[in-house]
Amino acid sequence: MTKEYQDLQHLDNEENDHHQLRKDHSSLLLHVKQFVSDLRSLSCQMVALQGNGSLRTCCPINWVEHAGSCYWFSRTGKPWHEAEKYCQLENAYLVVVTSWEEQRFVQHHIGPVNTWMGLSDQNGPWKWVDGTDYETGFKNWRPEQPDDWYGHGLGGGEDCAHFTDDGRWNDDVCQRPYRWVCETELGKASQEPPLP
Ligand code: MBG
Ligand code: CA
Repeated sequence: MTKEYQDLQHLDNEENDHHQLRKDHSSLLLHVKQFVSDLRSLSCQMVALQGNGSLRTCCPINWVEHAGSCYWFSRTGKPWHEAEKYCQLENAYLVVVTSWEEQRFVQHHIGPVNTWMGLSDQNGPWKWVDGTDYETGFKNWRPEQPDDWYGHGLGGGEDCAHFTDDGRWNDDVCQRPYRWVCETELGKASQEPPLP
């Protein structure tokens, strides 16, 4: 082995080591950043748990933050009313869709699966659970929907709205056990109001 060859090999090894160090460093940096963000979220959760009735400044653990709201995506199914009750126990409501942007975000998270939203007409006119005006608001019905179909033979028509497999909406029998999405807004009261 010549002296020149040995020198070259030495340089090669150094280059490899250098490359590996760079990779380790950037991966470590990524982990540290994730750690800092988890810590920030945890300390925000602590404040929320200690002070009852304070403004919500962070999303609960396992909820997804997006455009000033927190969202939770179920992986099991429930009838519409039970789904809405579930959300209420978490100081939230069934998701209210007010824009294309929000529709795309929700669609991305639920995939092609029937999923309840906070819209129903069981008391006559269509109403969003948070009081958002239906008539002037965003809508994304499938063609021919809503049709209050009686043909299912389960009794009654169809009073509850859900995302279908392509994301557009259908009205269906409220008792069907579909998945659901809860939403709660940041910057709003997060728990029971303080006693007088
Ligand atoms: C179904 C809807 C149902 C009803 C029916 C009418 C193929 O979709 O799920 O709600 O509208 O169409 O034919
Ligand atoms: Ca229908």
